Amino acid sequence: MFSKVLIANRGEIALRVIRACKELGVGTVAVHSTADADAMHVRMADESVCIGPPSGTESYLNVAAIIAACEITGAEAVHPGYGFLSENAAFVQVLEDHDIKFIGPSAEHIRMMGDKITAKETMIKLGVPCVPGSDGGVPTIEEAHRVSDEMGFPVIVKATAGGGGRGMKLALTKADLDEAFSSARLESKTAFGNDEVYIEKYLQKPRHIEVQIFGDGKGRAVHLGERDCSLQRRHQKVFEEAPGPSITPELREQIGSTCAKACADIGYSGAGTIEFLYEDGEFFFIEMNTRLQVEHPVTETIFRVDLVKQQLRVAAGEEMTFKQEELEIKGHSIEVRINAEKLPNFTPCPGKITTYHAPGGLGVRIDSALYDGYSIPPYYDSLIGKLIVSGTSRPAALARLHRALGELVIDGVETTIPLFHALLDEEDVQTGDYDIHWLEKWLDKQAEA
Ligand code: MV4
Repeated sequence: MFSKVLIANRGEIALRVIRACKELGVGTVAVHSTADADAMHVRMADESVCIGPPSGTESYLNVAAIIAACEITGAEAVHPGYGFLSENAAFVQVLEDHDIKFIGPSAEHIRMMGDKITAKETMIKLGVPCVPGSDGGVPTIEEAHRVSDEMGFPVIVKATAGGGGRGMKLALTKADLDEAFSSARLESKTAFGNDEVYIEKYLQKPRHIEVQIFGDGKGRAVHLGERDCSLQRRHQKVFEEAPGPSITPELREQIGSTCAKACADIGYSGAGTIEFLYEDGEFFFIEMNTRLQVEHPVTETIFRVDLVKQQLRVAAGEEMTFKQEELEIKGHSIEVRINAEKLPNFTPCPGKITTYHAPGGLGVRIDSALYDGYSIPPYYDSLIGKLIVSGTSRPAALARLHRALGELVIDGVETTIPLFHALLDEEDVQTGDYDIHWLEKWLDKQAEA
């Protein structure tokens, strides 16, 4: 195992990684911007290094400063958390050049999945079911019409360099295609410096189901079931659960083993998530994320595994300590994301926390870097905590969520907590009957009322 790991992140995910390191007896180095000198991850790590001014670009994304921090402290490996440098293949390459281990997949796999056309071509070859669409990139509007006419409308034009909803344009009818195609290309060129796009059949009311996989980098891989993350607003997840309310054990085994085999076949190393749209009992691959995700705790809860410890083991050249046949789901878990945002418009609301009281008791987990008197800086993501609950069944988990939300106090800033109280009153949430559009439609209805 490593003797010292640097965590190239902040907030709750930095704490999450520090906790796993501590339990493994691994020393920890926090890095921080000048705005984060008082942050919890700095306090909790064994050592810390200031790597730049408040702006993320000049601090948590500053590769030279992070490499220097490794060299100053003697850290042998870097855990990137999520966001920031977590899916940056060039960063992985620079670490390698400096003989520092990256706790995550290879630069090659990050690059492969970062290009959405290559990712899809790879998944098709590996036997993973994909959304029907163009065969690779669509270079001209003539080609776009040919592909779309053959498939039938509606279609969606997506940027190969996009992902997570960026650079996507919907064409409901043939009359919309010229505009969708040219604006997708232009936006993509502007945002990513790459105007290559592809086209897919547009699925009208799918769920977002993602499969957690884990590979040892030597040709073995397992799956840890799925998460349903359909409740999203503007491509930001707000409520996630595992197992998926619509997924039977047979479907789980089928899609899970397909995903595990695909990851084994490419020699994937560490944690990854394969995202699907799920409609009428069928899975359609859309993207793969080559990082630990925000919502990983719901999977950890139902499988009773520590994914970050396993990441550390595999990156250090050890074996992962689980086998597929030992992985069994127990109960149900739900996560809600607590953002420092003012409803109803989700306006970021940084500021000083005057009171923080975390809920507790059986089946309640809080991943948060908050403390009484902490000032949430305005420069970063508004996620300030995650409340993760579990129960023997979905209704039991929902009841526990209701109970835990009642105990949670965050004063001084506005948060998304009231949203969750309201959602728990909704019959569709209680029964798990929602698709990817449910939340935005519900929010629109609330705004009218
Ligand atoms: C789609 C789709 C419908 N059909 N692709 C949005 C984010 C990116 N990961 C893929 N996205 C979508 N791709 C086809 N062929 C609908 C979405 C989509 C969506 C997907 C998951 C969760 C929320 C969403 C909200 C709007 C659109």
